[in-house]
Amino acid sequence: MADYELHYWTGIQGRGEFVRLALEAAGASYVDVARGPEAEGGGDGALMRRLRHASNPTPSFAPPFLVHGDFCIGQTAAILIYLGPRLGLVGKTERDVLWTHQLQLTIADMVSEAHDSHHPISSSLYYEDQKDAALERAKDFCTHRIPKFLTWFEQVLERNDAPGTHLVGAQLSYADLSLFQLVEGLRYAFPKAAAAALSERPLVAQLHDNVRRLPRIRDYLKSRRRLAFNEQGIFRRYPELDAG
Ligand SMILES: N[C@@H](CCC(=O)N[C@@H](CS)C(=O)NCC(=O)O)C(=O)O
Repeated sequence: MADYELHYWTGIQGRGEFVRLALEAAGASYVDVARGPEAEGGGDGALMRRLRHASNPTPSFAPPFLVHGDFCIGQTAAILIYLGPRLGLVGKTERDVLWTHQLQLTIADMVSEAHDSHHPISSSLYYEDQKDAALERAKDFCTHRIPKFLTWFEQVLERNDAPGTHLVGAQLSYADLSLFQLVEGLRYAFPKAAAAALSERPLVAQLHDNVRRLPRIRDYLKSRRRLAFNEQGIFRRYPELDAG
């Protein structure tokens, strides 16, 4: 039986991907519940039953959430702060644990802004119903927010004088994996704006390439477990929004 149960929507990478990458990089035993067959306790129904479980004292607001023994944890950054030490994906000092969490929360902020570039008014409306606002929001995201966030990550990498390209010290952390995924998403959704920003932030680009080459990550990216980006997820390619 798998150690960890990841609950996330089927069909998109979404925020579940940040958790998946940590589990994959560590070679952890996990099951992606909703993507499993119903006959084996999987499917969307299994996710919904867990999400709405009336006697769960720690219910999650939304996927992703992780079930591990008695723990049921929601919020991507909270899941990762839990998994970090268990998977060897965070430093051992309190300073490293907190700093890695802070980096993750900043990645989460940027992920939310990437989402809001195509859904600036409401998540409940279709993109087509908020397209004018999206054009304005995405222009600002590409022109100001992508450069501002990536400059900050570049500075973090510059100030880390430990060998290798890592955000924290000399070891791979879940924040490195998440920054890799953020760059993947930006390159998919905003190819022109991302290329321009990354050409001036070589350490962020280098970190992305290093993570991509990790043997377990390389294998995962080639596997059927890795879903393709699409226009239902957080990072969507609408060429009109790519103000590069
Ligand atoms: N801050 C949460 C956000 C969770 C979230 O927004 N999940 C999305 C899918 S990626 C969802 O299902 N939202 C449903 C809703 O907001 O009603 C996290 O980082 O995990």
